[in-house]
Amino acid sequence: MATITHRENLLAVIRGEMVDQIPWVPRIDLWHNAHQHRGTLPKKFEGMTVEEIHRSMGWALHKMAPEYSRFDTPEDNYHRGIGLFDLKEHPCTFEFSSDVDIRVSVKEEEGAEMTRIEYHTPVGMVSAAHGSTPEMKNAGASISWVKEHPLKGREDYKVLAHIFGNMTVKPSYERFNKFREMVGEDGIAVAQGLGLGCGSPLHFIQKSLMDATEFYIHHNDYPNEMAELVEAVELAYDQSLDILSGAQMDAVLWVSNVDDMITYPDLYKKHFQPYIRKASEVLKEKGVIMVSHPDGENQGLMSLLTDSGLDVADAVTPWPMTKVKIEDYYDQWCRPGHMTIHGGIPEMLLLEKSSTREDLSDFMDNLFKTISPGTRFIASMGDTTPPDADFDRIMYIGDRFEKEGKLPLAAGSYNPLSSADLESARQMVTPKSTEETVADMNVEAALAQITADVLEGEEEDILVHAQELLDQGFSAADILNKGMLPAMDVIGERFSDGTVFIPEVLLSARAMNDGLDLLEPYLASSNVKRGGRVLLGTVLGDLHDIGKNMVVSMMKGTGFEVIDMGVNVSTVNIVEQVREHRPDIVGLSALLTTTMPQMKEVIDALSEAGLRDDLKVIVGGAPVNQMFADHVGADGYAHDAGEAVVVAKQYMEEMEQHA
Ligand code: B12
Repeated sequence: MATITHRENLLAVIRGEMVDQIPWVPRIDLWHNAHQHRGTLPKKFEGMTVEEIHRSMGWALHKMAPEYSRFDTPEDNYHRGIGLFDLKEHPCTFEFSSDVDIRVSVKEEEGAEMTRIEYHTPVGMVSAAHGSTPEMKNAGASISWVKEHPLKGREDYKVLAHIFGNMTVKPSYERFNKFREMVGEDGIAVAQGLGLGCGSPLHFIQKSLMDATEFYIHHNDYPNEMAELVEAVELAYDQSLDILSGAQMDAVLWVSNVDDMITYPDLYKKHFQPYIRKASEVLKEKGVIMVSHPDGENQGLMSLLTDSGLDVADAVTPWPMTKVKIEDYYDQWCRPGHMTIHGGIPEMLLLEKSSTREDLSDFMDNLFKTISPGTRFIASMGDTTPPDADFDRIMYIGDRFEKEGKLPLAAGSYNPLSSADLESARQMVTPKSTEETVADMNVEAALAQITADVLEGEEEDILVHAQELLDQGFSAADILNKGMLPAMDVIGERFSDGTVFIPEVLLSARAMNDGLDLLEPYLASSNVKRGGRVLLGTVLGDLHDIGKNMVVSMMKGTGFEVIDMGVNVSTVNIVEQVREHRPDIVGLSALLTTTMPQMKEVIDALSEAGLRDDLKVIVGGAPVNQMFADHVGADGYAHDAGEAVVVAKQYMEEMEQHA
């Protein structure tokens, strides 16, 4: 009797067919990279590649996402700084127009090997830099870090538009076919279009060309420049679509790292979905499966993703790592036949420090109970296996799928998300202000107008209105305390409850900062105290900075003096900066379970240096919680930027009382 291959089996699951059992396809690349680098691979896997390990274990190959750090020659990775890769998973390659003069240098900078690249064009020059630090290698990171983005200011738009608008995208079918052959029948060789798995030209700009936080400000401030660049990138995207539709492939990864905070629903709907749908129409006509990689929070994106012509959601990471439960994902995506989940096991359940064996077994019990009949489900880790994962747990999960994953699974109970919950995450409720002047208003109305200016992020109006009030003899302290600060409290609450998203917070914080600059001389002369001094940074080995930047903005916006140490900050560096700046509060951010222990190291080092007693330490980041904060000896924890301000203010009050 002919046996069905892994590839045929996975394709059948994606078509929604009732196969024998739920396939278990773990992703171990990060874990493998780290252990290979450290020389700590388990004995039985020593000297083996990821593919060899999968094949020896009888697992299908996990080839959903490209391997960004496995290129044939260093040149294939040169243009990473402008979001372009030349990898085996790419059926297209690219060539710049002859008037673009490219200058590359590779050198060691602060222990990291950095590639600096300049693009000289007839309309100007842009530069970018990327590389890998030793800590990143040790943690197994599979993609290099962009230290300097090419799109820094308004003047860079036309240069990048020139580069992308005149670029030629060409087929590289031979290289891709070799990759397909390597995967063979052992899995699905998922192809990739241009760049980093971006769904649309605007997604490409957000994810590849600029600082993630700056994006929201530019998107608001420079709509025309942004539109011009979108048009240029779209020309390259259209060429790549043409080429992809001529390739021999089963599936393409079209949109990755969506998250309802960063790629919030309104942004996704207006600027991502139309192009994703277009790509889906073109490629589905050729029988290509559309794969997405929504590895973050998806509550607000659930129906938008199903409505985008996507077939597979890879790296789905449910509760307890994110808000949405596995049964809710299954109910909304798989049961009605919209999409196949590839993922579903939150990787924190693989870590002894984050969860018990019992937590994992409870999760598995619930999974089998609630995802009946179990079709359209390919089990894997949410994203990937962390280096410190307990390998026995991976074996345990595989064992349970083998024994209990026979299809159809018996019907169980499930508890779908209410439509009201979803709607509230989608709403953008900030009201629009009028263009009235405050000169003729009564006190309450005038201060309410100031509050509205901050809430709406009206940086120009706040300056006009605050100046009018100062001219009328209002005290700067009242404008600040009764007009501006209440707005930051409101925006913090709205962000916490999911009714506003990152751009609103950043724009409000900017209006607040501008207003504060205006009031500063008056506040100084009236002896009104500003908040304390806060030193904030993301710990060593961790490059996630969006959340940390939001805390920076909110803290600045509420009157704290903030020194931003950036990302990947070593313990030694933090101690030095504490010595130099003498902050009241040190804030540490970590998004990776592997970098969380750095927080303890920093706190211990501050104690050893005799600096700990003079300040408070607060910690945060998605995997951090109060229990962890207590465990590492932090003074406090905040689960979002709004709460961070509340906690910081509390500490300042306490410290003042004790002074
Ligand atoms: C965007 C993203 C990326 C981007 C980062 C872009 C950037 N400039 O930051 C990119 C694509 C580069 C990336 C890379 C990687 N990522 Co990533 N990433 C994410 C994602 C999808 C969203 C993170 C985010 O910005 N959220 C939005 C912000 C607003 O939320 P936040 O960071 O939680 O911050 C809020 C609070 O936590 C709090 N807060 C944050 N900091 C602080 C600090 C203080 C003092 C306080 C009080 C509060 C506070 O306030 C913030 C605002 O409210 C998460 C998924 C997730 N669920 O978190 C994965 C995730 C964090 N990434 C993950 C992984 C594995 C990686 C990689 C290792 C992937 C790889 N194969 O190489 C690399 C790591 C590189 C490195 N060495 O750091 C995993 C981590 C798993 C784990 N437990 O360790 C996650 C959870 C994805 C997953 N489902 O598994 N990632």
